[in-house]
Amino acid sequence: MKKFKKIIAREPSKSIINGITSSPDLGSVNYQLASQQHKDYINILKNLGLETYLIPKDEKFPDSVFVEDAALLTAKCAVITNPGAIARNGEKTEMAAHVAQFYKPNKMHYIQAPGTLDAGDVMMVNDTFYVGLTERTNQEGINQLTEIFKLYDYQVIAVPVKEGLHLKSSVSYLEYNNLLITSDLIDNPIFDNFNKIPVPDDEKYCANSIWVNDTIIVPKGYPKTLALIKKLNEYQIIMADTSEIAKLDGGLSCTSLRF
Ligand code: CIR
Repeated sequence: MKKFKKIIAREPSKSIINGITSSPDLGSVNYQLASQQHKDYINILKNLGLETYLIPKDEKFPDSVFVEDAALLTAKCAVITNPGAIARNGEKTEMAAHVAQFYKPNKMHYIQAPGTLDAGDVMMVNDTFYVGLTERTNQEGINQLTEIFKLYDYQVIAVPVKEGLHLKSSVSYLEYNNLLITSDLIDNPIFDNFNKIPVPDDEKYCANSIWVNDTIIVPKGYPKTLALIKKLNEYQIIMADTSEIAKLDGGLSCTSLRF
């Protein structure tokens, strides 16, 4: 199945070493290695046939490599979010200018304060969007997204999230009704109709894997989850080393906008 044709991504800045983290114990980010891992990630996506739009780095925003949070790109429209972390909020302005190259002005929408929304909280399942209610995304942000999406016959379902940074830190849709999901969310009846693939508790980070046109990109170093995905027998699987962004609560979905 081919769904995505393009990606937007952004090179990590040297200031990435000052990015936000909930786990300082994981150590500081090695910028050289982060840059190399980012290049490798982009090459994987290029080799899958995706056209790549690369935004130059911006030292003002240490977390700006995580492009996923400032915009939500769909087949019908784009939503520029209002990121919930103060240090990251300014990323939306420049992102809007880049996204505007791909969408008509009347298809561009904006989440406004007091609404906040990080698109790392948004999981797209066809025309339904599951949105995490987190420290970054508030109810007002979800309400605004719901109103915007009514224009496009898209449905929004709010999901309270208690563990992890974003909704997609704990759950990823792999198409064909397959859902990679951690124990934090597995009992939520919202997800009852999916084929749930339970991510072992000692591999929770791997719940953030990405489906790209029938290839699954998984973070390197999570053999149990990898075996579970292999068993589905539906996908090509590619591993990517994410050791550096993992130190900043970042995963594979965070570093590209796929559309
Ligand atoms: C942050 O705390 O905002 C960054 N250090 C990590 C953002 C990860 N983004 C994502 O999951 N979409």
